[in-house]
Amino acid sequence: MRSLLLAAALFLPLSALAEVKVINPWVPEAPPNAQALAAFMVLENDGEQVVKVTNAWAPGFDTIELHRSVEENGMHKMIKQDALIIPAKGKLELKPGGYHVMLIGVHNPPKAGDVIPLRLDFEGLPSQTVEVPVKKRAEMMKQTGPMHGH
Ligand SMILES: [Cu+2]
Repeated sequence: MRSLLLAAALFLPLSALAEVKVINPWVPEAPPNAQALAAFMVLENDGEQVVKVTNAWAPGFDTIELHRSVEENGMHKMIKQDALIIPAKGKLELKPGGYHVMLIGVHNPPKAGDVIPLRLDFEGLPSQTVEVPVKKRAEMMKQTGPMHGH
């Protein structure tokens, strides 16, 4: 029995063992004149190796960038990231005031209840398309406690 299991494991390429789970994705509903929206989620990496999100795409936007919000000298800034890095056997939290996926150039402002299909591209792993629900910001803040501005 033991040798059978070992044989099966040997047939799996290493990359097939890495798995990224996208947990609780959401986009806060924005005013109708918003030029950009942010998407938040938790990215969980079950694999033994670091996983990088290198790109993202969704229909209905001009461009999508990977961002990090930081506060420097009391000023909020967003810094474009080349990749979002999910530690091996760990997770990366995308949340207001931190990392996020920036949806820029909104064609039709989505409303609470809408769903945005967001494709995440990973280095060395197949892309994943995630259904991201649009939610009222106040509703999410009730669930997860106070959050600071994006
Ligand atoms: Cu941003």
